[in-house]
Amino acid sequence: MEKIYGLPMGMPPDASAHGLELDKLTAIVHWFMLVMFVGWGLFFLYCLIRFRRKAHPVASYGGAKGHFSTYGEAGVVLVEVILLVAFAVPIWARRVGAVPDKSQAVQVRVVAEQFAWNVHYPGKDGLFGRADTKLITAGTNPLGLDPTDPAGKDDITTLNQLYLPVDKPVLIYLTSKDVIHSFFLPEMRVKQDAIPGQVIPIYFTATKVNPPEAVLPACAVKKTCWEIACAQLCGLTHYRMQGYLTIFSQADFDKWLTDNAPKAPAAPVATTPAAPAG
Ligand SMILES: [Cu+2]
Repeated sequence: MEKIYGLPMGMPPDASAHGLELDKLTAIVHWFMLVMFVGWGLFFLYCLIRFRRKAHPVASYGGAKGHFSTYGEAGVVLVEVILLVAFAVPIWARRVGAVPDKSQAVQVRVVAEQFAWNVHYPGKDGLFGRADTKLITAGTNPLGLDPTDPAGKDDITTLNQLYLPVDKPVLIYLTSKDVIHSFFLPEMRVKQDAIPGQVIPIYFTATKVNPPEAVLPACAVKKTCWEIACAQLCGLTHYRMQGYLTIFSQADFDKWLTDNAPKAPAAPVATTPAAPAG
């Protein structure tokens, strides 16, 4: 198991550019909690012995006079302030400030619904086709795409399958059709609520392609895939709201885009009108 600052974290593998920083913060917090657990545990044992009934048959309603607990609590507050100001806030500021340039990023729309992930790629032209909730039909047009919009002609949609390239910023526009879901990519260290009526941008860069044990379809049987999980209890079949994340090399991703681009409609076959009889 991979150790961070000497702690076996037991987390899914990290395959994102910003993940190590978050994992380090988690490890620091765990060390701090361990110190607190041992410290307060010892204090508890001390109190059990020091204030045992045999030595103090009559309760003292005045309470302890020393300042030990005040210093202890002040120490905990100090460490927490350091954690927040020196680590958590700067990491968060770097994360929210690092919005990738649209022209350099792979842009994808993800629309959550009970109980699936709809994924929408803009296709070759880089433009998302118009989507309208009034056009949504279950099964055939889950994203409500407007078939008359030319920008949507080359768009690619998938269900529960997210394909992305490695080493390239990804910009996902996340929303939901019905209730609040939470888009969770454990290997990317990304988790964000999907909220109906809001489009929330999230961004990250994958640094590894799927290892052999996380390649579909075999990984689905062995349950070792890189998943899209819903991290918000969103209804009765929430447990089934599972998708798959595949990180391709740039060449494989380009090939996937080409292979899955909608085929141009076949040219209408010219028919010669039958010559009028006589
Ligand atoms: Cu959900």
